[in-house]
Parts: sequence; structure tokens; C-alpha cells
Amino acid sequence: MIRDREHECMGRGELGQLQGERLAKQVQRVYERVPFYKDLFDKSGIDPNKIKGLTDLPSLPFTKKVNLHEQYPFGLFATPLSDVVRIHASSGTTGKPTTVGYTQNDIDMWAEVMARSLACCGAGRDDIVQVGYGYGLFTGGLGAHYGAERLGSAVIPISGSNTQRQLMLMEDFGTTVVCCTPSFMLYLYDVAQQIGLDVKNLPLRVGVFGAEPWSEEMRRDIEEKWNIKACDIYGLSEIIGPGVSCECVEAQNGLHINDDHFLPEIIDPDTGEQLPEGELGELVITCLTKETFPLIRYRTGDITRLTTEPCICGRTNARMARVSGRSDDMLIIRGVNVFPSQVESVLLMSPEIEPHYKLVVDRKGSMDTLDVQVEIRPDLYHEVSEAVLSLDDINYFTEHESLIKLKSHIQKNIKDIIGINVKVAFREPGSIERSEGKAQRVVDMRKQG
Ligand code: DLL
Repeated sequence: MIRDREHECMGRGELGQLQGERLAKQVQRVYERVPFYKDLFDKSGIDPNKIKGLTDLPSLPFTKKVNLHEQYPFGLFATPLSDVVRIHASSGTTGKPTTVGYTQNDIDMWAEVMARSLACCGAGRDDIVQVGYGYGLFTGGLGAHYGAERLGSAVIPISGSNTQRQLMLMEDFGTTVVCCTPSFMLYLYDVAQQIGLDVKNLPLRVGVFGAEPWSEEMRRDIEEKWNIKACDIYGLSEIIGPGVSCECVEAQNGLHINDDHFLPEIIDPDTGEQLPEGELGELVITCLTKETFPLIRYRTGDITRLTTEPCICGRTNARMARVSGRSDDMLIIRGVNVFPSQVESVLLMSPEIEPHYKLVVDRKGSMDTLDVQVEIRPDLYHEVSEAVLSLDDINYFTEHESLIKLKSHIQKNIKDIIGINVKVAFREPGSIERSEGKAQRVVDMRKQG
């Protein structure tokens, strides 16, 4: 169902007009209200009165993550705290978090774009939506919650973790839509297997998965294991939280951006130049309608591409490709740029292995090394374990003929497709740490020494 035909199916020309008007207003507004933007625009020689529409966008300076840290906690707020009704924060890997604020209008707009997104995945009033994203400072739980309520679905606010209880409620309440990270959905499957729950018999029909990079291969794996449609949802705290964009269940081919509120661009991360439609680069977003935390040309660090080609679902908004990773998560292995999700894609081409893996990067002398640890499927594991003398002996385990073949096959695939030599090591089913939120799949020893 298309929730807001007026804005989701608007002609591109008319939408551009609306975006341009909103942009001009927002630029004026932040100039008057946020000292950081007044300084930044003055230093960049920008006269806000001269910003009239979309063609002026490339002349505006970027806002970067470091600016958010410098202005911690409320320096970028464009409204007095008395108008703020909610504060969220995203945990930084180092130091202080990034703080974001919302007025009541911001919360309403967020609920609306989330409702659109859930509808885009095929959810509606009759659905029972289980929100398995964390509630708290993280935007996932409350974002999905308000959106599902606005849509009129029955919401189960279970939050993250609670693995066994998640499964119990899915069964007892008849959950039809689940929202959580894709890695948590895989963990839920493992636990369902352990307790003998046949998930294919659940009434669950749609999963709304995001908050971390995942691949097409992982989508297929989840869809097949759970017998559901798995849709990708994207967002970030700095812009609003989840609901910046979402795939439609009809095409599952690119995420529809709510671009009447969030104006997207793709830039070359090195030069900052805007790239033409279709080219891969860093996503930059301008908040056109946010009141408290309206970022201008925010560099998300996320790598994707845009298209405005019509979609079979009838929506006309711009679509972004699945995010392949963050520019700061990109691994450089002996000069080759590698995203963890690329390795995931290649791994999951082999049906003998499970979608649970860890990438360990190190440096031996002046050589970068990448070790790929991945679990093999339980049935193969048991077959191999029975065939060797000792179940516990790791050498017997890895030296089994079928595993040696599989290993060299995967290593060759990674070399052919990504262009790097890696060492693959198989691990027992269940031995790689599971995630109840965002998965941590990379260990970079180079940064730890
Ligand atoms: O992760 C918001 C969210 C919650 C999105 C629930 C979707 C579902 P942050 O914690 O601020 O916010 O992290 C934002 O996570 O810049 C991306 O790098 C990554 N990310 C979010 N969604 C996706 C996705 C939430 N679908 C950062 N695919 C973003 C790949 C994603 N990466």
C-alpha cells in the first residue's frame, strides 16, 4: 500500500520545486538560528538569501561528523530546549556520543516516514508488528514503534535481545511483521532450531531489516529459512533514525528515499564533487523539514548509488542501492579496498557454510593479511566429524578432504571476485559470537597494536 500518494508518487519536476523551496527556507533558518552554520556560511562566502533552489545545493559546504562532536551536546540545535521533546544519541566508537533532538513536529514527521516505510514493506492495520530493535538512546526501537502505531498495526515493543521470548511471542501472538537487525534474525533462527520450533509454520510474512550492512545473499538466506519477504530499511540518528529510506516489497530493488524530507546526493568522497545519477559514492543528506536538528549536506559516510528511474510499485521518489558499507568500515588490504559485505556475498555463494563469519585483519611484517573465519553447516560438520578419528582435533577437522576442497574453492572465489588472497578457516556451528543488535564482524588487529 502507498501511504502518501501525494508525496511518494509526485512528478519529479514538482518534487524538485518543493525540495528547492524547502531547501531555501531551511538554509535561511539555520543561518539565523545555529551559530555554527552562520560561521560556516560566512566563511564559505554563502549568502543564504541567494540560495533559491536545488541548483544552489552544490555551493553549500558539508556538515561532517567531526562538527557534531565539536558541538556536543546541543550546539547544533536550531530550537530552544523548551521546544525539544526527545533526545536520542548514537554511541560513538570512541569518546562522546552524537546527540540529536526532536520537536513534536519532528517526532510526528518521523512517525509518518516510518509509517510510509512499513507500508512500503507491505505492513498495514491488520498486522502484528514485533519491534526487535533496541529501545533507548538508539533510534531503532522507538522509531519503528511510533511508525507502526501510526500505521495502525498492533505493536509488540519487545526491544532487542530476549531471544527465546521473541520466538515465544512470534508463536503465541501470531506476529506477522518483525523489525530487527538481519544478524539478530539469523540468531533467532539458530535458537529456534535448538528449541525445535518450526519457523516456517509461523504466520510471520515480512521482515524489516536494517541498521547494519547486509547482502543480497543474506536476504535470500533469511527469506528461505523463515519463508518471509525480507526488506531493507535504512536510516541514521543524525538525520532522523530509521525511515530515511526503505525497499518496497514489490520490487525489493533499491530503497525508496523519503526525499520530500531528506534530500540525497552522491559525492566523490575524496574530492567532494557531486556525482551523476547511478555512480557509486558517499551519500550526503540535507534535512529539508527537521526543526531541532536540521543538518545541511551531511556526509553520512555510507557508500551507495542513486536512481530516479520509475519503480514498478508506482512510487516516484529517488531510490538508493543497498548500502555496501561505510567509507570508514572499508578495509584496505594490500591496497585493495574491501567492504565486509563483499566478502559476505562471496561466502554465502557456497551453500555448505552458514552466514556467521568474522574477518580478522592483521599485518605480518609489511603485509596485510585477512583471515576469514566462517561456520560450516551443521549437517556437513556432523558428516565430517563422524568421518575423522577425533571430533575435537582441529587438524582432523580442517584436513578432511571435502573441507580442503571447499576452502580452496572459497579462497579462489574471493580472489577472483574481490581480488585479494585470504585465508579461510572453518569453525564449528554456533562457535562465532551472535549479535542481538548490530553485528561486529571485523577485528582489525592493525588498529590494536
Ligand atoms: O542504525 C538507524 C536504524 C535503525 C536504521 C533501525 C535502520 C533500522 P545509527 O545507529 O545512527 O542509526 O547508525 C546509522 O548504520 O550510517 C549506516 O552506516 C548503518 N545502517 C543503517 N541502516 C543500514 C542498512 C541506525 N539498511 C548507520 N544497510 C548508518 C546498511 C545501514 N547500513
